[in-house]
Amino acid sequence: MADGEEKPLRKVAEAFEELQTIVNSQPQELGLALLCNACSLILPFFVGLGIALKFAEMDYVSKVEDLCEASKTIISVQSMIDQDIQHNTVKKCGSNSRNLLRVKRALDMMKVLFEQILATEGNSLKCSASTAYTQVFAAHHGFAIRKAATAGMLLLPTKSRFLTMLNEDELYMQRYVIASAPVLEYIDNLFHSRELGVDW
Ligand code: 1PW
Repeated sequence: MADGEEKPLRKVAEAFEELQTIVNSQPQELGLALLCNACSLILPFFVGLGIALKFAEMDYVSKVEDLCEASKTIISVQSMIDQDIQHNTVKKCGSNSRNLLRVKRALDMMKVLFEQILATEGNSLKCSASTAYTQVFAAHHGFAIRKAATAGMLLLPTKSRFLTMLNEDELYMQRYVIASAPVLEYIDNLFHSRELGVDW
């Protein structure tokens, strides 16, 4: 068997299980570099989803890259947000905290997408993806982006084709769903505890 390189879903599940262990052992802080690494592992999924969501991939990649860059000098997710608070840049376009909130939504969409896939009979990815998009992103996007995302999702591959491309079965989807939940909640709580909210 080749190494984990060919098993993107398993790598993501394992990375989030590691993050889950950390957030469950608070007050240990969540390392920014560790989170960024886990976020980078999701990139192959965009490739699996095809050209249709290229614009989403580009936005996601640039935000994760910016966060990775920040992680060279900022140790934890907490201190990253606190730096933005100090500089009054939390909601500024391109800020680390703002990028984190967007990246968190992509992680959340993937969680809902996997939940939908696991709960739905049949071979359609489109319905699962539309539900996940509506639940997580739609309220935060303007008309043009919503339209592009809807159009992109119509062109998604079938579920079995997606899984074949990822070279894996659904077991690791389940593991990601379970492990990502407390990590997403932890990130939300960082915003809430600083009275920043997450709906912007
Ligand atoms: C693999 C499963 C995950 C699929 C995720 C699909 C996401 C589809 C929607 C992403 C839309 C990206 C288009 C760009 C939108 C930006 O305006 C917006 N970014 C996000 C991620 O919402 C806000 O970015 P800004 O203004 O803070 O730079």
